[in-house]
Amino acid sequence: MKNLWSILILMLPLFVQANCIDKQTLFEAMRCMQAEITRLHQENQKLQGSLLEIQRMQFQMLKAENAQLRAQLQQKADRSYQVINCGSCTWEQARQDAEKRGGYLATITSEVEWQLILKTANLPDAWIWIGGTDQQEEGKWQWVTGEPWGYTRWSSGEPNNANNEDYLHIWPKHSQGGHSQGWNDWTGGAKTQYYLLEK
Ligand SMILES: [Ca+2]
Ligand SMILES: [Ca+2]
Repeated sequence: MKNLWSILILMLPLFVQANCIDKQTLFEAMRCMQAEITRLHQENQKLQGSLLEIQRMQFQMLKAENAQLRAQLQQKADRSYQVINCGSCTWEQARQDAEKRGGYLATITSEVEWQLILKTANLPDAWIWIGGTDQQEEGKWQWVTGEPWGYTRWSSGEPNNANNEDYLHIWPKHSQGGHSQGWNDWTGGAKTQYYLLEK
């Protein structure tokens, strides 16, 4: 009997939680508890169902995103990058020369592509034109191909539009003229020996 009371005292918080404390008899209170357990069990099943549905949707979204990234990567993997020695050319001259060669000034639209170029394009330690410009509208950068402008890898303090700089080139090495590795805006009249061709 003493044990039964001990158990009931221990269960008291549960009865209170389940709003079963006001029942007249212990039997009613226990039935109330059982009903509450059943209700909670059903609610848990519903919640688990919702959680599964959310996880299923997340899985589908990730799968779609993954497929899209794979397609982009494959598209990029199918292209080639080549450093062209133009002697001395402005960005516009480089753009036209790239077109004559059946390609275009390289566009870099992801970290994967940037790393791919750094590792495989055999870039010289130089100022190298690539296919970005904000010539049409200051500060609104665009790729020559019309690809969406999103990913950037600006060198420290760039773009600074110093002397109205509207054309994009890269510094592939950390040491280049004391500039950090990355991208820089440069003027339309500036000339350099190299550009990066993509096709
Ligand atoms: Ca500019
Ligand atoms: Ca600049």
